[in-house]
Amino acid sequence: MQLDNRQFVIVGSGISGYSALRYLLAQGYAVRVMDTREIAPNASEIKDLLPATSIHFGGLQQEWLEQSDVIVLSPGLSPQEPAIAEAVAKGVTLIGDVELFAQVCTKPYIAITGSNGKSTVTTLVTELLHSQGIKAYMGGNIGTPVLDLLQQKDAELYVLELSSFQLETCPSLAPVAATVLNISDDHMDRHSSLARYSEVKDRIYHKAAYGVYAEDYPLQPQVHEKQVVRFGITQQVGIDFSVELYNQRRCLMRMGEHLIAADELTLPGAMGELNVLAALALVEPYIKDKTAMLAVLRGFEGLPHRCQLVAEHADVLWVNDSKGTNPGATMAAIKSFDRGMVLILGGVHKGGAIDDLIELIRHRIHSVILLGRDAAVFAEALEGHACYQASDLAAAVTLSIEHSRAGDVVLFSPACASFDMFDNYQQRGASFVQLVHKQVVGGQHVV
Ligand code: UMA
Ligand code: ADP
Repeated sequence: MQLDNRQFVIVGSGISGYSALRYLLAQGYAVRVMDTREIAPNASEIKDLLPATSIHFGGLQQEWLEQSDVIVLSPGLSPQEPAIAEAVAKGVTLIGDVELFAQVCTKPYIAITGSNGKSTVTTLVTELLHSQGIKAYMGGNIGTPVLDLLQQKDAELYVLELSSFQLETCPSLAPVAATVLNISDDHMDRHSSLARYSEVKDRIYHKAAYGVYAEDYPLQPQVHEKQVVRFGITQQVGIDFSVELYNQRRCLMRMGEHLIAADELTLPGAMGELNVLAALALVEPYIKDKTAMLAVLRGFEGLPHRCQLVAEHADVLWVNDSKGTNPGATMAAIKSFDRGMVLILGGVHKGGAIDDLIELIRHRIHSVILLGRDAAVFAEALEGHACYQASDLAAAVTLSIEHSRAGDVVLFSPACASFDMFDNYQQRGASFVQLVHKQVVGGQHVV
């Protein structure tokens, strides 16, 4: 699809919808906006930009959808939404804000997706590029909507974090380098199956010039058209970015060339190594100053709420992994610590299998503290294992104090979304940090 004098309707007035509105108005297009919410986000700003006759809140306006040429759909709403699907069936084009970006962006961009680790790798890639003096800006699912990035006139490169929702509606996406970091069950309440979810994630590679693949990722037929680089830590032969023993030390390597020792990284465990390998593979063509690159790798502590060390008290580590919102993330977090463990688990389960997580818990965790709406799902699966029910997060911290022993880690990695008790994972993580400071350390020994 090429942009011309078409009528656009934006569905969803959140961060990406509002950004798309500003972009399309600046280009002079006719635009309408709708949102299913009565109290829609950015309502007053949108009322300043558009006449009341072009705004509809509190539902989807079928007629507007069908009268339009192009629907710009927010990632939070599914293309399977009946009103949207009906308009598409009648010939209306459906895109997202990332598609608009891909159609007009003249600068190169790197694209990153995966079930877990996206924000960490996106941030690390951006920092690595900055260390090489490259003016790189990151956006997408990580916060800044992609069309806002176009305002950075000095940008030399963009780094995009893309969710499966965004990848559903951007057929023109053509990154210089792309990766699917990993695939595990997530958003099964929106995608009908793991196969369908994987197929959507795979689209990030379709027009990419350079594909960075996890070692166990199945290659699709079109892959011969691009340069392929593999990363992984299982010490298989032929992996480009790997972890190997080098001078008796576990090291990150590039085809036999030593890059950095694993114990020099601040990011914890196997998932830290994987994220660093993926980031290095993505930026390889841009690295000229190895010393500056190494300084970033040594200093990168990761992001708040992702396996973030909150406190060490009485030989117990307290770790906030509130962003562990699916079983795959929580499994990776558990595997990152080689210590006895209390796990605080629960919230809104997003569907999908929990069997592997349950098996890992049975092997690795001596006490599980359950909380939130779907605590019963985990309690049932963990029958016979030491589980303790908490009425709220404060009670979960109290129970963790009771059940932790010297040498343990208390890991708050809920494997669930936060919406039952908190606005978002950030608020949930901040509450945990505050409670640990108050209940555990009393303001001392805080990391
Ligand atoms: N919604 C309605 N009615 C509407 C439109 C949306 O109820 O008419 C609901 C959605 O179901 C959703 C919420 O509103 O629960 C937000 O959806 P949205 O499409 O308005 O979202 P934006 O504010 O535009 O934010 C989106 C991304 N949100 C989602 O994909 C849900 C943000 O990712 C992203 O940072 C932003 O665009 C800028 O690109 C957030 C996210 O939660 C961090 N992403 C999911 C994740 O990481 O798991 C995919
Ligand atoms: P995303 O943006 O994909 O949600 P984040 O970087 O924000 O990813 O990390 C979210 C959670 O995923 C972290 O809290 C951590 O538990 C887990 N995680 C991070 N990296 C990985 C990885 N490579 N594999 C599996 N889980 C990971």
